[in-house]
Amino acid sequence: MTPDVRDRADRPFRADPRTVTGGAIPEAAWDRALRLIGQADEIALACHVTPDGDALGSMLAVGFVLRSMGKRVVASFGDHHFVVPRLLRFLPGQDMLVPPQDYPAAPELMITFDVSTFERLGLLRENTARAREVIVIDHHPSNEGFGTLSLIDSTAAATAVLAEQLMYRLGGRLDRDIAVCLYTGLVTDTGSFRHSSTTPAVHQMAARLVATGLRTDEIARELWDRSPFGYLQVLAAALERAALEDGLVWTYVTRVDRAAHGLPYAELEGIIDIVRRTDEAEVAVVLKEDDQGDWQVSTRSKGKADVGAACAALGGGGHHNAAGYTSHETVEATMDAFRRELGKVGWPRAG
Ligand SMILES: [Mn+2]
Repeated sequence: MTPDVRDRADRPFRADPRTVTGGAIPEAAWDRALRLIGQADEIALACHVTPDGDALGSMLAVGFVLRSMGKRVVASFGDHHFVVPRLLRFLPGQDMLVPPQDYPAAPELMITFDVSTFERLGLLRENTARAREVIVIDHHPSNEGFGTLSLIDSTAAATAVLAEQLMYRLGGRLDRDIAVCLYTGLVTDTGSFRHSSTTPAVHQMAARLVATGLRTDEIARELWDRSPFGYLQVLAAALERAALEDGLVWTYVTRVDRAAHGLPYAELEGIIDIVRRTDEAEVAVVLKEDDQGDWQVSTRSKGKADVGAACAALGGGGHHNAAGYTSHETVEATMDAFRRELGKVGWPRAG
């Protein structure tokens, strides 16, 4: 069946959602979501702590649609230091954001985006626990479904894919602001359409979004092609202490490294993408010390090792090839624990 794809943003946009993903979410679940949204006057949106492009982009995109339906919308994420990462400040719709302290204490209806575990709600955990209804929209296979309604599809390349599906079902119109938000989610979670999650349906979705006239070159520059000079110096320190052992490459970045160059924590996100280039390594790990002194552990696999399972066992989550968790241990103890969990999921092979 050919999707009803329009190429103009000024016309009502419709497509057959069944062409977008494998349809792992039952129609009855979508119907229930539409009912809950229809009944609510105020809808509280949340994405995971230290939001990435998919989390924030999906949340703001749906926020635009709900607003156009006349809903009151508040959106947030539960970080102690409530700041939108510099890379994502170009996203439209940030006037919807409120700090966690101003978030409704017991929302009538809450929707979470790209939040794989209850823990990843951070400071919004209490609000979520007190919410009357919680719709969980996510694509992490490890998602435990902590809400009252799950819209979880691990075959979706990004939560943005599911956000677009929700938009169709709500009868929303795709405009450029929504497209910028959804495209940011899609392009970041597929690694610029390089990951194996990049199906024909992903490119078809990208085509719909780009057709609204968004500037893919400007979005790419915002996301990947700029950083303060201090980033180069912190990167140099991280690369200098990188270690390669048994197919695993790893390094770490301390608060002291960052303070020396005035670099905020959020600027460290790209380091893993440089470390994981290592030909000799199957698995890459970067430990990033946050402002609270905890280690945020980013891990990547080239396919043979399931870092998602290893990170889930350590209280985090993610995907087979990209995952993370928080460690309160030292660097050495953190790496020991990670190696041990990786061994339990069968990597490296014995011998
Ligand atoms: Mn995602």
